[in-house]
Amino acid sequence: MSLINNILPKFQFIRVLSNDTRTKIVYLLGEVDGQDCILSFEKTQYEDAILPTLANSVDTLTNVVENNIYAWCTAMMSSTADTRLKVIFPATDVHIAKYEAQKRIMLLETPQHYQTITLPYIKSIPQKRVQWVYNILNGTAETDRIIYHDHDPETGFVILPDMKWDGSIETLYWVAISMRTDILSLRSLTGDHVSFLKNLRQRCYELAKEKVNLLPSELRLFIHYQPSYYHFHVHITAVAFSDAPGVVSGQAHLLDTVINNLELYPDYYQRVDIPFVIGERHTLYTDYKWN
Ligand code: G7M
Repeated sequence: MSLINNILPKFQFIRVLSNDTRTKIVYLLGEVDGQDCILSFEKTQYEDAILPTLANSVDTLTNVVENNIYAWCTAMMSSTADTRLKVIFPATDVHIAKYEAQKRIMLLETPQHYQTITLPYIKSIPQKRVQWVYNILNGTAETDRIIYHDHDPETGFVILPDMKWDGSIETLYWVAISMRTDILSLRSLTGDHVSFLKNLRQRCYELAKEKVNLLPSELRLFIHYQPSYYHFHVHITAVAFSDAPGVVSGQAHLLDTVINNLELYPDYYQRVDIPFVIGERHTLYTDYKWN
């Protein structure tokens, strides 16, 4: 039995973490076997293939209103998977804090803040938080989803669909994850990484053309600061996905700009102040407040 099948009947609801009516994603906190569990339900888009038969897939109509030539109602549809379901189990306090609706603020990280606040925070994160990354890198998870894998421990990387990708081209969301473990984030990048980054960018361009027929000009490649996981990775999204999660300023740094900055100033990311948006439930929010 799969993890999800096993969990659903045992899930005991505790509270709603967030309910975004625009993106139609809800995160629920519950308990399974005495441990915290997060379930997310997301309404899916309609697959192109079912559009011609959509009118024949309506099962039950409710709340019908009719007025002259106009009518509207809610409908139960048959034969379409209409919800994307995700599970995090067991969920840590960090996961709960990440998905709970909360106020966000903009902070400014100076190089000194990085050394005295952010780096100690990164070092305090248990290694097992990035186990999902190692499972991908060593070929024990998501193996059938890997789009590209260069195993070189220094220069290699994996490209695969991001957990968030719904599979349609307009909302393309891939992630490229480095094999090397010593690049924690944007802050670790120096001029020495330029050829690695350029190679990664080139490979993304080639694969996007080959697999989904998107040109470089139709792609947005960026790096998060702060990331959720301090193992270097690059986000690859379609430009058409203009409200992709995490594409906002205060979080996304375009890969082109990063490469350009490093070419101009090899130690750019060790010297700059970096603004970032953070939720009030994040550890860094509290750490910054007291420093
Ligand atoms: O915010 P940050 O730059 O750290 O982004 C990490 C990215 O990894 C997010 O876009 C997540 O959706 C994605 N991601 C997280 N997990 C746990 C997984 C996973 O298990 N598999 C895949 N394919 N992507 C993930």
